[in-house]
Amino acid sequence: MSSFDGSSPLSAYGWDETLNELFLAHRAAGLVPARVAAVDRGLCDVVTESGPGRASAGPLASPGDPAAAPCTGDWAALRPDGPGGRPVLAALLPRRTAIVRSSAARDSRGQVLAANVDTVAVAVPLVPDPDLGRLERLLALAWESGARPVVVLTKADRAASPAGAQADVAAAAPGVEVVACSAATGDGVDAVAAVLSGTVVLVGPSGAGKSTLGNALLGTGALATGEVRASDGKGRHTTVRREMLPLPGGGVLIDTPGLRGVGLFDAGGGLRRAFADIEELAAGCRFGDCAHRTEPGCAVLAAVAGGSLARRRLDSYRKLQRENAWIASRTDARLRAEQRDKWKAVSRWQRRMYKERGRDR
Ligand SMILES: Nc1nc2c(ncn2[C@@H]2O[C@H](COP(=O)(O)OP(=O)(O)O)[C@@H](O)[C@H]2O)c(=O)[nH]1
Ligand SMILES: [Mg+2]
Ligand SMILES: [Zn+2]
Repeated sequence: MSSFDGSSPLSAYGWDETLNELFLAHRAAGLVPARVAAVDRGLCDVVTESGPGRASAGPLASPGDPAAAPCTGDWAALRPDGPGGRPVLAALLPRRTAIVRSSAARDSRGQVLAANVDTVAVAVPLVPDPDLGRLERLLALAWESGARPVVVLTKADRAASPAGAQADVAAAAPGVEVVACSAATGDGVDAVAAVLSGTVVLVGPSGAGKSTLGNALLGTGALATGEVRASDGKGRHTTVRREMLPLPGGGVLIDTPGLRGVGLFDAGGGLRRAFADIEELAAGCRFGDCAHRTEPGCAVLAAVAGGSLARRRLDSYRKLQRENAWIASRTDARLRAEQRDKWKAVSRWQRRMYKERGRDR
């Protein structure tokens, strides 16, 4: 099959003409297309034209840069009969978008949460009160990925004043659609479905109601949900793996485990999008390099004083910018250290070489 006819079983997972074109050479080499649903210690859950299956990530599992390892949402070229007759990933197709977070301490590299996502749905529970700082962080991450963020307010049935909370959230999410729903009563679920398109990933803290909403959108009970501990309002980690399922109205849903403490990674552009209102105000400051602290003619401080910009939001922008800059400096430090190690190895080798030459003479 060399021409795209849209009848591939993978169409429900987002397979399209562009991917088909990209795949022609792989196809000629006897490889088949697969979408990666989940990766766990070098083994992947994949979906292929002949249905779901398992495949080894093979050598792709440990590239030099962990961000290049296969992840949920990746399109891959699969060799159906790899070593031992088992399917193995042979290559990844270029990613259209990638949600990248900073990885665990010490390792200053990015880690990809999901690839080829079109819509990032940030789940914000209305009970307890929305955490605006966390929302802003996730929106920066989402904008940086290249996908379109939307905000889904969950548990509307339990909110005392959903309208007030929705206004606060909207002010923290300029240019982003905000939809409230209750997966418990079904209210607003259709409105949520209407703002989602393509490959959708649900992100947000554990216990936010992501999997419950996912089931309402899917019309199934396919995703595991958990009870929230009464004591602290936190959910148990019930979603152990990322799950990827086609939505009835088109598109694909990826459910994620709760993201706690997700760090920004090289997200300067995403931050500027997430704080577009402040960036716009800043264009009106008297000085081009205004830091919005004590400068005269500062339009940002004027907006804070006038009540049209929340002080909290300016502080939050600063905090996230600092964090992003710190991660960047750490990354540069790692690159410098790597270069230094390489240089050391080179000069060790040179010293040895000169010594040996000296002996030869
Ligand atoms: N009242 C109410 N509870 C909900 C709603 N959605 C989810 N929950 C409850 O919140 C808890 C966590 O839900 P879950 O979907 O597992 O959250 P996740 O960790 O974000 O996937 C479960 O006990 C759900 O029953 C809702 O719309 N209203
Ligand atoms: Mg869940
Ligand atoms: Zn200013």
